[in-house]
Amino acid sequence: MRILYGYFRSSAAYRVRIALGLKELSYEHSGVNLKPGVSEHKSEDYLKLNPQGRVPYFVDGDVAISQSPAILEYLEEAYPDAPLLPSDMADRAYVRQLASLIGCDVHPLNNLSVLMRIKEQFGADEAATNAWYHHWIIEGFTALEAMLSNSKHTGRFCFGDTPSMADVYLVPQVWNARRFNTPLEAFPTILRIDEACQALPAFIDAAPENQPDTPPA
Ligand SMILES: N[C@@H](CCC(=O)N[C@@H](CS)C(=O)NCC(=O)O)C(=O)O
Repeated sequence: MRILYGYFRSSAAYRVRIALGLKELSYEHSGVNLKPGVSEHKSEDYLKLNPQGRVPYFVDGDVAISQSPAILEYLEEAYPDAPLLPSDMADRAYVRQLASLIGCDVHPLNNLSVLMRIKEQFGADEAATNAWYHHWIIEGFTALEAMLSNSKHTGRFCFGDTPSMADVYLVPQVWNARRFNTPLEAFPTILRIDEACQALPAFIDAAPENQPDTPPA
C-alpha cells in the first residue's frame, strides 16, 4: 500500500504526485493541512511519522521516507519504468543539475517556514515578503532559462521530448511563482516547457487545483 502525506499547495509534494503519475503508480492521499493556524504538520501524530514536520512523507509498504529528492530517487530505482533520468551518466548529472537548482537553491528560500520567519524576525510586511519571494525565483529562473535556452538537450521538455526529473521540479515551481504573481515574461523557454507538461495527464492530475484536499474555489 502506498500513501502520500501531502498538501495540495506544497511544491515538494506536487513533485512526488507528478512522478507517481508519470510512473502510473496508484497511491492513497493523506492530507496534512499546512495552513497557518491549522498546522497539522506540527501535530504530535504527524511528528511521530516525520519528526521534521514537513511534507511530503511517503509510505510504500515497509519503506517510509520524507524529503522529495529521496522519495523521487527511491521511485526511480524501485519503479524504473517510465524513467525520469536518462540512461547516460553525464546526462543524468545534467538533469539532476536542473532539478537541484530548483530543489536546493530556489524552493528552500521560499518555503512557508522561511517566509514566516522573515515576517517574525525582521518584521517583513506582505510587500517585503513578496519582494523576497520574487528575488529568489527570478535569480533561479534567470540561470535556468540560460541553461535551457542554450542546451542541445532541451526539447519539448527540459531534457528531450519526454518528461524527466527536471520537469518534475520545474512545474511546481512555476505554479508557485504564479501564485505569488511573479513576472515570468523573461523566461520563454521555461514557460514553453511548463505548457507542454500541462498537457499531460500526470501533470494535470498532480496539479494543486485537482487534489482531494483542495479547498472549494
Ligand atoms: N526539502 C524538502 C522540503 C519539504 C518542505 O519544506 N515542504 C514544505 C511544503 S512545500 C513544508 O512542509 N513546509 C512546512 C513548513 O515550512 O513549516 C523536500 O523536498 O521534501
